[in-house]
Amino acid sequence: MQPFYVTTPIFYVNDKPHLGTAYCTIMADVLKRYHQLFGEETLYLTGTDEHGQKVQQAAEKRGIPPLQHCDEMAENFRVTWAELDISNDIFFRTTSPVHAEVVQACLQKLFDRGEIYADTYEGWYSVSEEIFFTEKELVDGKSPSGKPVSKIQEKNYFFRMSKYQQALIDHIQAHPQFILPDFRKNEVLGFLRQPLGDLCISRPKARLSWGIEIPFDKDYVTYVWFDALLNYATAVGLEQPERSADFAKWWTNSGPLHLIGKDILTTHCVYWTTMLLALGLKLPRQIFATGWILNKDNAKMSKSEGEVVSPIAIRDLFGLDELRYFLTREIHLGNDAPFSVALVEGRVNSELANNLGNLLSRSTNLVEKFFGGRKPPLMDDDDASSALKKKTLELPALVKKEIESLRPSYALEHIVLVLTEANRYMEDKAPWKLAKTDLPAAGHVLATTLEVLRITGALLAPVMTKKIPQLQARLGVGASSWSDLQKWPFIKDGAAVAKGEPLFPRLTHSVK
Ligand code: ME8
Repeated sequence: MQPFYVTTPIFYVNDKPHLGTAYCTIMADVLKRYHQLFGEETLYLTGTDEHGQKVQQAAEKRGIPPLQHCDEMAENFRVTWAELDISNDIFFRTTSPVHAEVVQACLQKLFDRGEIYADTYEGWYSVSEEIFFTEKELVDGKSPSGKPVSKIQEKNYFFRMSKYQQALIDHIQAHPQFILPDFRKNEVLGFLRQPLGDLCISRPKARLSWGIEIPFDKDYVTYVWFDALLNYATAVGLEQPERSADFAKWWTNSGPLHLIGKDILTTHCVYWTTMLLALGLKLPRQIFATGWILNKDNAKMSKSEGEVVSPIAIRDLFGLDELRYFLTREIHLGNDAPFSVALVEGRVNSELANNLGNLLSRSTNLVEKFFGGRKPPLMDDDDASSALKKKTLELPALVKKEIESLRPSYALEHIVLVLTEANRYMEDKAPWKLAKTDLPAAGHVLATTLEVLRITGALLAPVMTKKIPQLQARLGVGASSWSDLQKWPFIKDGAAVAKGEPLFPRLTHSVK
């Protein structure tokens, strides 16, 4: 079985994490945990992007050395991700000494092979995006995304990106799943229809000192994107001979799924891929661009533009599982999505409180009332029970397929539909009435809904890391292995089943 390696962008440390950056991080976590449930070996990389002008300016503004600023900010990210139950295996910082060595080794290699050359550059530079633009690319005197630019002329080093244009187009066309969603792939192919220039990969120290020194010219530091993108490979052992087995396993034989925001599509799909081609390294397994979480004005929620929602404040308001569920379920991965208290509450109340929570409360209460809190045995299936059983047993394969296609919202939708059916089944069978005339038949209904809860619960565990273990404890089971999800029944007859407080109390903030 191929191991699963997932990455998030490494975040600039010019400010604290916010809901937009947490979104990508939570989605990568959900995907990793699903692949773990499928029985795969997994690796999850996230971290911080600590060089470049933005960070230098942020440190200057605070009047402290850049590394001290980075240490504090990286810690903010680390703590926030822990609070959101992010299970990253590596937290990578681009200021780590090994990374500087790897970046320098790659630069030297490319320079020695003539893939990097010196030239004098004249063009327009956007500080906030750290990208050069040609006159032609400007829109109304600003960068294509509307950021201010200033004119610059200087000697710099250039990577022969243009040389790899056709090889990149060929790779994208030969691997239809390489860039997703499809409309993003088309955007990249559209971009590649224009002649591709070479990439400026240096910055003179006179203008920017906070970066990795260019090994063949000490007056320059490395362009922050050239440094940052390499994190994905440094973290798994690139240019570290003692880690060659790691690198073979995670890079050469598997390859990363890069989950990124749509605003960094070009840097990943064009800069990074051509860098890898020039270095003779394998291209990533997949690059998937997510949309944006929008603020109340329907604009991108962004730390540099003020309107920021703290993921910790949101977690405190709704609960962590509720937040993770909302983000996974509400947003079709790849699309933009608005965020509001009312939207979270609508989802949570209809699908967690009323659907999943209701089925758990009813099932466990009735088992307590009529069977002394012990799981009753299954009897022969009638049509309704066997239909529900069949749907439930089909669910794991459906969920797996959706997750592998990077459609987690659809995976959850399948689960919700089965839970809705199970609630309908409970309503139709009315075991609270049936118990008075045919106790074993009522027991059968409850044993059936407990198995539905076990399987749907296990399939929701990658999303809801706190409450699903509680649900499993109430059903008298632990975490499931993938093969347990094909067993029916699995919960032992007579096992202790516990009723308890509602697992998902109804949320009412928006109506206050
Ligand atoms: O771009 N909704 O870092 P960054 C969804 N350091 N995603 C959002 C978002 C929002 N409102 N706001 C930001 C960088 N993001 C580089 C990456 S990778 C080698 C280097 C996403 O901190 C954004 O789209 O500015 C981007 O993918 C990520 O957060 C990091 O943003």
